[in-house]
Amino acid sequence: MDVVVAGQGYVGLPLAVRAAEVGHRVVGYDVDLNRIKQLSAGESYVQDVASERLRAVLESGAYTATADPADLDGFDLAAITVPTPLRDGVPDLSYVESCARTLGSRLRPGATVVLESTTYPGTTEEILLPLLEQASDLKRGVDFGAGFSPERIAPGNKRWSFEGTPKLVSGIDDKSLNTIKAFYDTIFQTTVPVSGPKVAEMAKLIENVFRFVNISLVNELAMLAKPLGVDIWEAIDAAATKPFGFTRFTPGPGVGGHCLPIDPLFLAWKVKQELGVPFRFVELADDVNRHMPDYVVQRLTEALDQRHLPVEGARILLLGMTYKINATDLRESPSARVAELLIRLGADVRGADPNVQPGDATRVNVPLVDATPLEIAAADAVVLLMDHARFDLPMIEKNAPYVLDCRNRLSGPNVETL
Ligand code: SAJ
Repeated sequence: MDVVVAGQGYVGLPLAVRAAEVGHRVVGYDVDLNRIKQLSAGESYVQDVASERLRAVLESGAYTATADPADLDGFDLAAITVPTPLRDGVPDLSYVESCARTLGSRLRPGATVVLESTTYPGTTEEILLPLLEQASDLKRGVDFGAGFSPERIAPGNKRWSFEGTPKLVSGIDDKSLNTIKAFYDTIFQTTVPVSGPKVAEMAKLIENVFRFVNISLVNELAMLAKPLGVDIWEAIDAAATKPFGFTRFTPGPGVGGHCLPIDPLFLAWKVKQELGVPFRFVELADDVNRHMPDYVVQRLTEALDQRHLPVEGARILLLGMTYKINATDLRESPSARVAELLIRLGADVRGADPNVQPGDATRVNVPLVDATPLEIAAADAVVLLMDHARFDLPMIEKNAPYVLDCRNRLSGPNVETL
């Protein structure tokens, strides 16, 4: 098929490259000229797409990158993988809308458009389709097909590969569903058809609301277990020995990334808009998760007090600035919030993270240092926020005067866990 993948970020690029590898003719479209320059030069900026793979599909001619809508003419299927951020708690679908107008202007009879961007139920039918029709003068279901198929990319997940993760597929009618399923069947080991776009849109949000709420549950349990004198980490591991009916989550310094802190609030917004009622689980979970950086600072302050060290002027080394273990992404990182709170208290804060990409160093709001024995020993306190595989944990344990371990990876008289 002649395929367009609109949006060449952490979702669109893996899809585009994989589609090219399995034999489709793929145009990767993005409005960011720098991205197109990098892609055309065979340089991947996405964690799970090696540049060698990108170069191979460029050289074979199966993949081309463009910022020019004129290059989109004649597609059989277009997948939309653009961001859907929140702006002050309100879903921002402007990227989807702009992309729909661009694709609509290139839409021809017989083509199909599938939305992958995470969004609230109803977006495909209420937002995407009217824009495609207005821009093309074509009619949904008559002249073109459409559907929704959520992305389930888990950056760095070694257990579930891109093509190994089951893919939900939906269409506005049987013809659309069959076309969309046939396309994804060439890429994914398993495709799971559902009855329509709304179900697929909602299923995606359920996946992440479930995760978000359960992480907040163990975060609140961690804050309650400490004064109760219970080791929450041991208790969770003990609970996890139950082979059914329990999913293990672990406490941490907060919930970051471009999915979890965002997707549940998409649904909460839609529920409020349509039903006029709060989505209480999400609101409470958001409160708890957003409080975790404050809790980390509270525990750190208590530990410094016990050593008669005021936070003001204390030299604090934060280990792990990205949003999750072994990730390179800084978006919504709770570590940044911990740093900000400590700086406000007058602490002398440094960060260490071997996964922060050189170009991103300026986006970290504290000086970045290497986690050397000297740096570790010179700190008044060390906070292990992300237990990246590249950290030398035994060296940290040996050299740190005090560690607040947010990941239960260290032990010793100088170590406290969250
Ligand atoms: N976190 C905890 N405790 C946990 C799990 C996560 O504090 O038990 C924190 C992480 O440190 C991070 C945040 O939550 O700050 C999000 O972590 P995540 O493991 O959910 O990773 P994400 O944000 O990359 O989530 C993505 C999601 N994938 C998609 O939306 C396509 C999610 O549905 C996946 O389950 C997750 O990857 C995954 O499992 O890797």
